[in-house]
Amino acid sequence: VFFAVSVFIACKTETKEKESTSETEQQHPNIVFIMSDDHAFQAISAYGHPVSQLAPTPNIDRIANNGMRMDRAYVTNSICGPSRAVILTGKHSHINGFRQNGDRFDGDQPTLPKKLKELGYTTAILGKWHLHGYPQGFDYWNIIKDQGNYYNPDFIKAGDTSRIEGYATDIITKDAINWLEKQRDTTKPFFMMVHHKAPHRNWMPALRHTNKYDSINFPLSESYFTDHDGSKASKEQLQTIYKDMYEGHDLKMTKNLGSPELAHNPWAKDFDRMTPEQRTAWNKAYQPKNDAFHKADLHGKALAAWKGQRYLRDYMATIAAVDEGVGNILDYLKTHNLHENTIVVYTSDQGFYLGEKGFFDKRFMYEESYRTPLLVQYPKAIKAGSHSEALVQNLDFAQTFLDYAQGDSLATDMQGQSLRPVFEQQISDDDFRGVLYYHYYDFPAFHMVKKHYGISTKRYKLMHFYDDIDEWEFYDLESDPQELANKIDDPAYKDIIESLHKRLDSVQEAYGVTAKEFEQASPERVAREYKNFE
Ligand code: SGN
Ligand code: CA
Repeated sequence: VFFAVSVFIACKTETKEKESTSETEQQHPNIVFIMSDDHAFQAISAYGHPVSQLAPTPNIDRIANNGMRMDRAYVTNSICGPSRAVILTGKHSHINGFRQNGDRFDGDQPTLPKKLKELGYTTAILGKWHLHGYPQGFDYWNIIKDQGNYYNPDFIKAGDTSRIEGYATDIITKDAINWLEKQRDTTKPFFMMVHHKAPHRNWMPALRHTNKYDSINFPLSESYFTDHDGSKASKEQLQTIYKDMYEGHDLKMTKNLGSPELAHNPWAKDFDRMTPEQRTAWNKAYQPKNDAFHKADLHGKALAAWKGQRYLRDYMATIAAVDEGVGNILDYLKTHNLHENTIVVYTSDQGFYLGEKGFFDKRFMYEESYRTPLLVQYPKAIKAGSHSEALVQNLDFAQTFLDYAQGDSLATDMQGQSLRPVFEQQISDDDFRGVLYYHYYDFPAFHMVKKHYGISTKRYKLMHFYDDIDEWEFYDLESDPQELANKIDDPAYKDIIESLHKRLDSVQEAYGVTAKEFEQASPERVAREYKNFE
């Protein structure tokens, strides 16, 4: 028996080695782009934020340890569909045409996957799409329908929708491994986009993680109870944890002591699609903690703090499965000798609030939602354990990957910059880019964050909120990293603000922004939507 086993192992090693020679001979790197939905950098332990230190992400951190951690990575428009459209096209929302969720992506336009295919890559996308219509430019796609569900989600593959039993994050990971293992064309370099649904609202952890952080007390942000002085847009948003979260749907709170019946749960679908076995296991995990809550009889700030704590525990527990999935993919690359010649990126479609300013969700140009995590490994060219403070944006991915695929001539009409010199430390962080441009359009809509645009440098940020208001905000991140003191009228900053206005004008001109971008919704519609979401 021993002999048979060792022969088997020897054969296996031989095939692996063969594969390894052909894979490393291959000139162009493979690209694995892993993007989660709403993953705050504060929730990745490699970034060192206190919340993440209590709920570490050891596998995602492996990418930072093997490569580079980007500390100043941002999006151009902090919301799901628009971020994905920017990544696919390498163009700002006003050029690619997808400005807000609900828009329809023009799939006929040139995109990164189409160009990579031209360059001889085999391409796949698995998981969240959220651009309506079907993906183009991918040899294989299996996407979550619409926003998707954590349990037993519907997937669309080759135009057919089917419900897949299981937990969304695990299904997506499995599909990714399966494509690598069995489906891809191994004669070509590959580009695989793995787009998780997690940790998007309503933060439902896998059954194996439902109690994972119950004994952890996460620190609540110092600005949890701020009253938003100096920012009318912040005062009028509807994304405050203790005011706007639905007690059943979001916080998994129950109506009464001893009953599993959920409190306010307007979209019953998230729980109703669980199998009876899943629901029973879920209730078993949540009932004791919900009963303890009823007994504690909390009110006022204590109740608000409890809600923040419940949110953080679920949010972090939802990430646990993402982290495991990242580990599985990294292990696969390692054991199949794909580690050296594969660029692995981990990022999110935008940042997220973990209670800063009292918020959840995203949308604002304030740091927590404007910034996004970005970790990248490519052992061949990126130094292990490095980090960068260059101002980079999701706008840059397309050109970066084309650069590595030796197709930068295909990127001439794109608006980003290849990150290759930053990744490979051939340029100093400050020489890469001086200002970033941002524009958010999704108003009036869910959470009622007003339309705004602006620019930021490493230290300063100038933004204009418009539509049913007309307000400018200016922050000095050095003296006010939490952006709580709007200094727009402070004479000490007069010259700086003036020069930022000029830079904003020139950056808008350079990116081809026209007057059409600043249209306002009708006041009737705004009033109606405030009512709808309140
Ligand atoms: C859903 C969420 C919102 C979220 C939007 C956009 N509500 O509508 O909280 O802001 O998606 O998110 S939910 O209770 O239905 O989940 S995005 O990631 O798609 O942009
Ligand atoms: Ca998102």
